[in-house]
Amino acid sequence: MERTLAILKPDCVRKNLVGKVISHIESAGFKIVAMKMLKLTPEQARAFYYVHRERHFYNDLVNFMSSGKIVALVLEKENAVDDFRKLIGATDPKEAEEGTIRRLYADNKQENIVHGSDSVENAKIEISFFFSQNELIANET
Ligand code: 3AN
Repeated sequence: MERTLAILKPDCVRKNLVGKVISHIESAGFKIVAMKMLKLTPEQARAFYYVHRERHFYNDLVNFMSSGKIVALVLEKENAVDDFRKLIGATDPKEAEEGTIRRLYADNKQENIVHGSDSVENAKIEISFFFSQNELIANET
């Protein structure tokens, strides 16, 4: 079964939306394989978003992602990576489709509530960034 990494970003935690967003995720058929709440250091946020190091928004993004606690989740479903991207909607909530998590809850394209891996390959890398093997026990069927 395919897995993806989701992060409920600091704005999601600050706005008390953790439960609501997880409810959307579960209602859409994703199984939660692993979940933890933590606060990234700026160094960890820099490492996680290393692919964006040349982008103009990199420093702001690192500051934002290390500004408060986040919730990291490993989600499982057929076609999990693409289906989760559809559930969250476009990076900019103004462009996100009606009913998507970002359209419903996000303020702008930086503070956009949730992260989702953009490929199966990146999902594997991102999952191992947050979770060790013994935290990734397969769900009972
Ligand atoms: P997505 O999260 O939709 O895959 P990416 O991977 O292009 O978007 O960007 C990673 C994160 O960087 C976004 N979730 C958002 O927080 C931030 N970001 C992307 N584009 C911008 C932008 N133009 N200005 C500010 N922040 C941005």
